[in-house]
Amino acid sequence: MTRHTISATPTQPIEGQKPGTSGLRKKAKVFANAPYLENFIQATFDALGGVEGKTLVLGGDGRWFGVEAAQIILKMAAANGAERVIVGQGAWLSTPAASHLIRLRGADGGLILSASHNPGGPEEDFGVKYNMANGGPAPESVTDAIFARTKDITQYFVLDCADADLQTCGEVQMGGMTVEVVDPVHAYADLMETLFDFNVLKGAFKSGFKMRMDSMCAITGPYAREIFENRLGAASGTVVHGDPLPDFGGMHPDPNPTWAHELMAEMMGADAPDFGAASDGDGDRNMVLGAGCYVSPSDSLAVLAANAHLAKGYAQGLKGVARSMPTSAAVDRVAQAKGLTCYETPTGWKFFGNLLDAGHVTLCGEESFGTGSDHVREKDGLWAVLMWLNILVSTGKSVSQLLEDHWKTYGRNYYSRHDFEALPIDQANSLMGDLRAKLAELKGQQIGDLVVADADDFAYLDPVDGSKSQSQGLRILFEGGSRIVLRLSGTGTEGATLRLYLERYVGPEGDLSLDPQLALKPMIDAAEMLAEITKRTGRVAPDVIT
Ligand code: VG1
Ligand code: CO
Repeated sequence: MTRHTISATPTQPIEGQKPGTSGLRKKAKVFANAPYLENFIQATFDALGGVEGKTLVLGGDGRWFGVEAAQIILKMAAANGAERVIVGQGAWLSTPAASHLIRLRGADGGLILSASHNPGGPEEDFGVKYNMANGGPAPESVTDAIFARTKDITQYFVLDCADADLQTCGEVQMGGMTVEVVDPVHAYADLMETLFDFNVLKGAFKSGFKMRMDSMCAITGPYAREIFENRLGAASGTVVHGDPLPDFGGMHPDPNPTWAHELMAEMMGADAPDFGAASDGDGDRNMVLGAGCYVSPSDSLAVLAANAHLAKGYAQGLKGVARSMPTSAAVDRVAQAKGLTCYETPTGWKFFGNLLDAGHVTLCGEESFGTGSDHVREKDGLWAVLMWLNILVSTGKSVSQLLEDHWKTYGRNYYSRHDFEALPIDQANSLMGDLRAKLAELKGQQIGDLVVADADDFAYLDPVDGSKSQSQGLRILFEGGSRIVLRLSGTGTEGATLRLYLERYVGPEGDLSLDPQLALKPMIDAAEMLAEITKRTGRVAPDVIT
């Protein structure tokens, strides 16, 4: 018997350990510099009222420092008296797979090691998200308590023991705690089989349906290979960039036209397959494409809502839908036509959890390439890809045909997001502050070609638990139904990122085939007049346009 010592190591509060939109994100080297991670993990455990006797799920997206962080967290969980930690083999778990495992195993919560769509590697980003027993991201009340604890913490506990073998599935003891290493993919792939008719999808691949799935050297590779190539019989090589690498092979695993440019080029090229998709670092986001056709995430959510009943897991129809405030109102039109309630929440998946738990909604989504349903409590990239695949196969339509038919029925919400990254924080704050200060007087004012119908700083009252969230984004609504929204990102790690969201609705009889940037020109001009982005920041163009 080895004797284990639990060391209570003195620590000092570390400034700025405030979880953002989706957990705590910092440069990976900051996390790797002890006791930064230790401090935050102990604060998390303390804020939860301790982890004694509890079961946790642990895994991440394979990025640099993930395995080392997992070992530290295991030793801390053991020293804090946890009963069991279920870890994905190799410390791998996609975010939706972690959410599923928490629910499947009735765990008390889980820790996901990822900075999601941010690049990985020693010079890039790392992150930690805490998920609750329902499988969803911790709500603000919990992240606020964690942050408060990071400010008065004085010690953390680590078990003095050897690393656990995370490469071999099975159980090992770490002090009094059981470390259970599980295959990261199987339970998730099984869940997908309950939602979609794999035999029908298999038939489509057999009859020559062609697909490209770009996993961007991040976590979905092993999941996508198992599901598309092994279980559905898609040609081998359907999944590209399928091996998770610590630095994502230098790719920026954000599935949008800018960063997934290889996939974009293939899908816009002459030999494009029928269907293309990409996912982000931790596997909760998706981009879907057809031959020569890009689907905006807001439209994707609307198309899924309109056609979900075609998939076996949703044949009974939807209970309701939800979208984040900056997401376009395309899904609202589907909800209205189907007599469903459509909820509007602040940005970040944590706000959907209560609605899903209460059975108010089945489907939810964000403009940032995130869609999901009540099968887990996270957005789910591969689920969305399977949902699209199912709809394509069931209708026999191409992606572009499906999209055109959708617009002809519901009209089109032209939509775009302009991101201005790494702005000086003071500059971004004063831009937002000055605009916020003049919101009240905007109503009725002529801004360029547009007239302001209403303006506010979005606040949310959770219909389930009554909690309030203030200052979730400045929205300026124009007469005729177009709008702009401005907010600062809560996931960046360098300076401030300003997001400008632009939307304009054109009815089914209108021109449905405009270039979105041209269709949105009046809103882009109005945004400059109101917020003076170029004038104040000197940026003449956004860093990323989606
Ligand atoms: C961004 C997106 C938001 C998303 C969040 C987490 O947040 O805009 O819609 O929920 O990332 O996504 P922000 O605060 O930077 O705008 V990810 O894939 O962590 O999982
Ligand atoms: Co993500």
